[in-house]
Amino acid sequence: MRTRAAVAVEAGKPLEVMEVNLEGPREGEVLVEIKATGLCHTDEFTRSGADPEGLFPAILGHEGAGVVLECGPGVTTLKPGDHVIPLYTPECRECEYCLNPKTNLCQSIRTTQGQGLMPDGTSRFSMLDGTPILHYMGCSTFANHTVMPEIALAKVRDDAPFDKICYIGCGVTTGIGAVINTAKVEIGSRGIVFGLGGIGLNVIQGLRLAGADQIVGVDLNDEKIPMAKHFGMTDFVNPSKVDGDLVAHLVELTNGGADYTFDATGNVGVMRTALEAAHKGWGESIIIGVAPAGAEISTRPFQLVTGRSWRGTAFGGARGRTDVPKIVDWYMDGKIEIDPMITHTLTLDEINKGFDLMHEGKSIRAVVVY
Ligand code: NAD
Ligand code: AHE
Ligand code: ZN
Repeated sequence: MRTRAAVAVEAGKPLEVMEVNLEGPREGEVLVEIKATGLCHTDEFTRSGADPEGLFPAILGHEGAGVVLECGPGVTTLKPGDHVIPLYTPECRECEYCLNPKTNLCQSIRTTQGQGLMPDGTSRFSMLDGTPILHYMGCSTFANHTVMPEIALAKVRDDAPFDKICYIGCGVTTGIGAVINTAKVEIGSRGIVFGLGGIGLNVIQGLRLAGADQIVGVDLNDEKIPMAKHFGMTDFVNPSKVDGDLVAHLVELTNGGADYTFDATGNVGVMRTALEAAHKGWGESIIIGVAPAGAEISTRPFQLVTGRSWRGTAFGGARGRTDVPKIVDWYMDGKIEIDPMITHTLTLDEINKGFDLMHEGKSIRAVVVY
């Protein structure tokens, strides 16, 4: 079939919206009509050329929601008409990783996924002249139709709005999951969140859900304050307005350091500040942000010797087929809020405007509705 997609033809170039060829689903695969997709900073990270795994030409996008149109041979858990959320972290329920409760990082298709290919080592997308186009994070939601492995689709209830629940495909689950699954924050904790964008606001929402007493937000952009307060931020710090040492300021503000700190910026300097602003003896710092090729973190080992821990999380530690339907229920039941964070709705033709808004700090989430 043919479908419309925004293609990342070359690193650093705007996406090009075009008709592309899409082959039907093979064994264990599913054809999905994407109804809506969010623009996550990770898409921009790859588009810009900063991603060491970035390959071109590719169809980016990993924060979608849609409907199953067709199932390939051997698919048993999905049928046409089912509403689904694509998973860049699949859940095969069989690999060594899925069988270990300590991780959500299913590895059953990670190698081919990182190469922009389906599990059989081929791509389903091509340009009209036959040039192959690569998949991205196993999802490619910047296409109106995509083919996905069955194990990388979460079936969700069919009364949930696509233009909101697409955000559960990455940002909502990553932010809330970092608090609930990775840090396992206890009631009464103090937390600091660096970066109040599409991920950081969901960390704030997660901290409130977990019963944190103090939720400090840190961002260079004061315009993020109202939304962060709405989601539970109790204190705000703009590092550019702090006289003197930022770590000392944060440690004083949190009475000795935070129990949990979270980096949602992808800046390795901020990651160091986050680690050092965690409480001596027990503070844990969780890295969520994705840093550019070549970037490295550093701190004095003494920071760890004296009881701080440095950890990381992907997709908020969530097992997608199991956890994502529950998070959709939380949204539909009013336990979590999504709507105010979707600040812009665009057509596919306007997708590059979404990246401009991200750079200008004007959007939290821009969502493309097909
Ligand atoms: P975003 O652009 O919406 O938000 C980033 C925020 O960080 C902005 O508000 C910006 O003003 C702020 N910021 C930038 N530099 C800062 C600094 N030096 N100090 C304080 N604040 C600063 O991005 P997003 O979609 O929220 O993504 C955030 C990061 O999380 C990205 O690196 C993204 O790739 C990563 N991410 C990781 C996962 C994962 O599973 N680990 C999932 C999704 C996104
Ligand atoms: N390709 C990059 C790393 C990108 C990365 O860390 N991705 C996160 C999800 S970000 C979603 O917005 C992730 O899931 N990581 C685990 C994995 O297996 O990719 C690089 O630096 O090479
Ligand atoms: Zn993402």
